[in-house]
Amino acid sequence: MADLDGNDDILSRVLAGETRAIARLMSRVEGRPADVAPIMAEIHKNAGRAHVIGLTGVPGSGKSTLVHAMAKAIRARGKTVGIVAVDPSSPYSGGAILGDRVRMSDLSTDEGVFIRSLATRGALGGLARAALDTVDVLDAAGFDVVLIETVGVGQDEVDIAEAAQTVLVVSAPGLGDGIQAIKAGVLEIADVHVVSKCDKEESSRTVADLKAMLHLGSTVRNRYGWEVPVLRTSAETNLGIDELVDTLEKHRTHLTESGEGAIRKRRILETRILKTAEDLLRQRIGEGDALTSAVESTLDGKTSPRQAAEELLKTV
Ligand SMILES: Nc1nc2c(ncn2[C@@H]2O[C@H](COP(=O)(O)OP(=O)(O)O)[C@@H](O)[C@H]2O)c(=O)[nH]1
Ligand SMILES: [Mg+2]
Repeated sequence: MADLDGNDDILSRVLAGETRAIARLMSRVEGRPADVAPIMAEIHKNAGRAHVIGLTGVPGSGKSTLVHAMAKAIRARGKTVGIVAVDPSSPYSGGAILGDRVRMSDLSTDEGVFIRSLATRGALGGLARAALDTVDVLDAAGFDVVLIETVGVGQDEVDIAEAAQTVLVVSAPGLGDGIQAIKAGVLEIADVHVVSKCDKEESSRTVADLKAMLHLGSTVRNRYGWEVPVLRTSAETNLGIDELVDTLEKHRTHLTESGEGAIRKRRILETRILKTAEDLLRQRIGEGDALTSAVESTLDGKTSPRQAAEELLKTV
């Protein structure tokens, strides 16, 4: 694996948790994943120890602020935290979140916290692929907990959150009527519900609305005996943050003890492999003239879209 970029030592440096090597590998895996495929294979072998937690919710629901508060609480328990923000509007800068209302201490000087923003749409080979590779890097680098923040609107973003071991859905008061425009499908992926900004008066209404909606939910997933809690937090007063971190730890124990963790791991890998195959297929088909000819022959009525697709598949 030795080459001019020093690939052979970047791996050992990442595994040793070296910040600069981690950042460099992340840039490379985002931009040119094929070049670092052998390194990423080693990274993946060394991943699997971190507790990976996905947070999703509509823009403005307080996810970034909550991530920051959680990171502080997790650090206070002596654990290290990696953060992946797949949200172009997440105001992270130099490791700190730029909260306007909520004043926050700076995590940027803390070696036990690593923050990475993936703001680029259309990262080569797909956003989900890039985000999950980034999570692997943090996991292999030894971070105890990895938090992934995604906006709960695009399918890609929801898929990313759902590829975590523990999924947290954040709702907030004051973002429109009732439980804001979040799809019922997104509510259903939660292992833990959080109503943020509970320093606000309207929050009791939000909690009640959310509980009513969850009660109405028809497709309850089999969670192997885990009851999905609705927790109240405020990053402003620190209300409920420690309870939330406790609950996340309990969920992790549940995953191990119930066997759900192993089942989920298989499902996550399945999605990941399929997504990567899809991305590779798009790249390979998109690279040649084969697609143009397939369009021509379909236009001419020589083939149907399906026949053309089957022909294309044979060429990749
Ligand atoms: N009152 C109050 N405001 C909050 C709280 N958490 C976040 N906010 C504010 O809500 C807005 C959106 O927060 P942000 O974390 O960026 O939301 P995101 O888009 O979901 O990541 C910002 O103006 C925050 O200052 C909270 O606990 N209480
Ligand atoms: Mg955000």
